Amino acid sequence: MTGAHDGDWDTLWTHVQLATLDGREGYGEIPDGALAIRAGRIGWVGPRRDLPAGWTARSVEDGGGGWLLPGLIDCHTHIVHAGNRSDEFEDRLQGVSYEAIARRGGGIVATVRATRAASEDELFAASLPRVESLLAEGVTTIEIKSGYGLALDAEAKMLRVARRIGASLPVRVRTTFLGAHALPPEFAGRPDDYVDAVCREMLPALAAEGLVDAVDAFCENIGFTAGETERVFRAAGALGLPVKLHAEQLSDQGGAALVARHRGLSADHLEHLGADGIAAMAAAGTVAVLLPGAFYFLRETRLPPVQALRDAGVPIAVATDCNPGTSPLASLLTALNMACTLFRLTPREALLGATSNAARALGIAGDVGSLEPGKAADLALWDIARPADLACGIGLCRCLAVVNDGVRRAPRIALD
Ligand code: DI6
Ligand code: FE
Repeated sequence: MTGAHDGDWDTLWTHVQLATLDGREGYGEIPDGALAIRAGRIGWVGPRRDLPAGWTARSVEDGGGGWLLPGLIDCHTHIVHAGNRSDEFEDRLQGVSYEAIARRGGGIVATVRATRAASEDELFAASLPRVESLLAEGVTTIEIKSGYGLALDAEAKMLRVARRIGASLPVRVRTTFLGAHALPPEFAGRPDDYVDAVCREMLPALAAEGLVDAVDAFCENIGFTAGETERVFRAAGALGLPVKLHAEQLSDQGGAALVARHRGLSADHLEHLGADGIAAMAAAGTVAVLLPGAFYFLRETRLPPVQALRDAGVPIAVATDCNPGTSPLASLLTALNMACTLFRLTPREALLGATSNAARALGIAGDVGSLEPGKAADLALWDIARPADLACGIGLCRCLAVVNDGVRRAPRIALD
């Protein structure tokens, strides 16, 4: 496990136990490990006793016997948004359904009103505490979706705020254009016209501004049909952008098979996924992103077909889905616990789901997600006894240090 520049490093981490999460058996544990960093990348990983003779490093970090893991990756969030929907929470606790709230003009559209009304600075300020909460848990990469603007200017504002988060905080941000999230009120009764606007006006303009890393849609009976989703995917394909999909959350629309046909990065939610969708995802290598926060918060009862996904060899990721309506959750570790408790993932599957498989769901598996030479040095050091502790408790694991691109993050994050 040696890199190109053996023995000539910027930083060497020692006195650590490593969990490489590189897909080998278990967590890829290396009990008395060492990890070297050069130019922001991992230069060497292995047992300390195997360090090449005569190594030099400008600095040596003592991990105090803690566990060093790849930085966590939250591969599905709607973390940039304004407004408040706890009134809907109160209504749902009185028995009003999520669909009924959406149909009466609440739900996603309520957040659209608040997000449109917010200035870029207000939107950034509203999103910051949520992002900071993820970062405190060793998260080093976040995917951020648009989809609460639903018009060119407001979608651009959301995506600029997402980019600004990546520029001003120690976190890698991948942006996803989710213009086909809901039908905005001004297009009521005219879904075709709105999908036209998404495909012909919004997506090309946002892509030209460099604001879009991937394209998503909400394929659902309260969202967009498979036919409408396919038009969005074709527009993405024409621009060379990868696709992903909110699929089979509340009903089976054939979305997973559709996104797999477009060689999609991921199909997300999947409680209503059937055998055809699983086979298509397996054939295409599309990642299944499970979002137990939404399942929990909506008090769903239908479980995603985890065993069938395993049997088919579909890679599984886990994310927060952080959003104000169905998953007001800014804790990836809590999502890992829910994935185990509610969906019966093993802690190993949950951790792979927030590291290497999450990287795959974002199309950046060559770059992040495991401790392997050549990958970015995005690391989190934990005060835990075993890697499974990260998925076992809620609020119990202390993150001791985080490294982004080889740079150790200050204990208290200061904005530029
Ligand atoms: N992700 C979504 O985009 C929708 N549900 C989900 O899990 C709706 C989010 C919202 O209600 O704002
Ligand atoms: Fe979502």
